[in-house]
Amino acid sequence: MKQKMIVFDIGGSSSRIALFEGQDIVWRDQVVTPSQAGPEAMVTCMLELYAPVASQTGTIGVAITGHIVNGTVTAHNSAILPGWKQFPLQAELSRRMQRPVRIFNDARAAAWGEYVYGTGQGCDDFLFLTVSTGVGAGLVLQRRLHIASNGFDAEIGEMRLADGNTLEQLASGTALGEFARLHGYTDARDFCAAADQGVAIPADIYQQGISALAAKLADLAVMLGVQRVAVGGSVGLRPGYLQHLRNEIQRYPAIYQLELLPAALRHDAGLIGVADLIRKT
Ligand code: BMX
Repeated sequence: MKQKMIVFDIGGSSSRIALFEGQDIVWRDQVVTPSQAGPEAMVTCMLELYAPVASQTGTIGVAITGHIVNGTVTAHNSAILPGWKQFPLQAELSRRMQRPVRIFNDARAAAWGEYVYGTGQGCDDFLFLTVSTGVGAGLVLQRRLHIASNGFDAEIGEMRLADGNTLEQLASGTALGEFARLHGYTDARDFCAAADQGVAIPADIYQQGISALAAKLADLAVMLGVQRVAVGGSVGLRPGYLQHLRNEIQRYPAIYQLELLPAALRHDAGLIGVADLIRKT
């Protein structure tokens, strides 16, 4: 009989749930993340998503945006998840759902999904990068998902730029959305579209984010031996984004080059990664 599992993927913008039977997703649902409403509202939202499958057996797995240590969640970026400071999500869900719950960072889970079933297949040292509400990543080093005991296992968005800001403050969808509104655009989407057509202000900031990201990826190529990067997330998967990033990387000498490819599993990478991590560990 196929093993059942219920998996959540809670990102800064969308929250997904899936019921797995073996490797197959047999049911799924999705809502907008109540990101601004605090941890209690998130738990309520997760319980509502879970209600239709509550009678199913199996472990519960969660991928969530944020810094994960011992089942607690802290937002580095409190603009994405205000009010999250060492919130004991694992214990809280386990108590409310009456069964074991395992929690992973969303980008780390997606990295594992992409490594096993997607763009990372066959590559020993691999990075998954998401440019979305935040900028996150997951690292597979020598065929293992890198998980550090302090939770800093690939927080690429927190890496510092020369001006003292973080990469995420410049390159994330949230940052682009803020610039967009300052310059009379509705959101990051139409801002980026204007940048692609060469409109001066959006093009400048959009391009600065991409070059900062390329510089960090080049460093990871020489520092950790990362050979391939799968790029995902709502900004990262925009048409043209990957090519801009490739153009930036190509400015560096040969030792900094890495292969940049689109994430194959798109928005399911986190769900699939969590299911596989629970099956194997
Ligand atoms: C942020 C950080 C990461 C996360 C990344 C992508 C928070 C709340 N999250 O850098 O832990 O992996 O965003 O998250 O500080 P997403 O919401 O864009 O999927």
